[in-house]
Amino acid sequence: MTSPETELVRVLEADGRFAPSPAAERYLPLIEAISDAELEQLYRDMAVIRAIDTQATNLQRQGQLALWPPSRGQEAAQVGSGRAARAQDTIFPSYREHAVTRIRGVDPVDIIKLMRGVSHGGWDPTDPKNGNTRLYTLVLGSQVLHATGFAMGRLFDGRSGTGDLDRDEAVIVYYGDGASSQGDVHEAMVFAASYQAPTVFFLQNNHWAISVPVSTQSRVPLVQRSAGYGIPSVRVDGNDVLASYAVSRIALDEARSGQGPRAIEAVTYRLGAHTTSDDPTKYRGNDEEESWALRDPITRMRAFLEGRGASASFFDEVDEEGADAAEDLRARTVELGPPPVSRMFDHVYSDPHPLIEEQKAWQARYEASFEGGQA
Ligand SMILES: Cc1ncc(C[n+]2csc(CCOP(=O)(O)OP(=O)(O)O)c2C)c(N)n1
Ligand SMILES: [Mg+2]
Repeated sequence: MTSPETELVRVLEADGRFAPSPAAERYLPLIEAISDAELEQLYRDMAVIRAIDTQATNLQRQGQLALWPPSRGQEAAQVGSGRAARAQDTIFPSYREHAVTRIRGVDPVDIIKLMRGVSHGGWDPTDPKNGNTRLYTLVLGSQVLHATGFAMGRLFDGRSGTGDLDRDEAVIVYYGDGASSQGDVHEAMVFAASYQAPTVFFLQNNHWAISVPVSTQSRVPLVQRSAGYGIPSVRVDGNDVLASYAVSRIALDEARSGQGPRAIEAVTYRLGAHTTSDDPTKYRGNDEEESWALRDPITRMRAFLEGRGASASFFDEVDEEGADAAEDLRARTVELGPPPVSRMFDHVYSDPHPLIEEQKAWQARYEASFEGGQA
């Protein structure tokens, strides 16, 4: 089916050629205004997070982490949208947005802490160094409601839609093709549309919800779900970082300036396993994986930059930066000690609670009883 909502926005072909699709027309002025330095930054972001993601996957295989959800293959969708957000915007990730969180300033080791089981959340979303990045959430779709409620609050407080683009705020929320079937997502879209909340719904359609293919998830392109609620929605090639950047930039600017919510379906592919607990060979074939490997977002952008004359030394330098970041991640991961046992009591209630205090004291006495061989 072809409709304005289902035509794909793409500017880079899989081989890196600049060949905009008809639907990309309105984004071309924005894309042509991207500087050489910014183009290189987009490539750098993708390549460095790939190195970090590969290292984290290896660390899990070596018993250093309980779990890791790889972002391999989804770097263009994430980097394009992550770079499109402005400093004042708030990010609501799911659990695979390693590139987005890094762009916003979150230390990848903070994600490691969560996946190693030494932290309940990973980072402090209110600390300015984390760039208004809310915590990962594993409850599918819940963050989409949180994001919309937050966006409505921003609107009601006059922090969005005032016409001041340096100050006005938007919210971008990440979710997957599987999550798009959750009631929470649909309820969020109803509220966002009713209240014209400044929410950008960023759906990464990576074709799989663990072992369930997107073809089971929906009979129509997923972009039509948000469009059905009256939310202007675009479908973008999620392996084209320039297209992802442009559609996200415009959607965020429109949402921020009081035009209501926007939705993006980024069509991409999860090249790795769902998580390190999953074995994709049980439910999908090599042919499919190989056909998507040919559309790898990083090789595509590299070919584009090479065509524009980027030097070999630039790519060497990025490779080195990725290797250093991966090495640093490993070094700091293996140094992470266990959290104090007392921490399990700390966040049960926001204020001190006599019962919890009593249990904490009991637990401390019990631990102490092992010292000196008295137990
Ligand atoms: C409410 C809820 N139901 C089920 C699960 C188990 N679960 C975890 S990830 C996942 C698949 C999600 O697929 P998708 O939304 O496409 O995101 P992706 O993992 O592909 O990025 C499921 C069913 C969950 N975490 N939360
Ligand atoms: Mg998916």
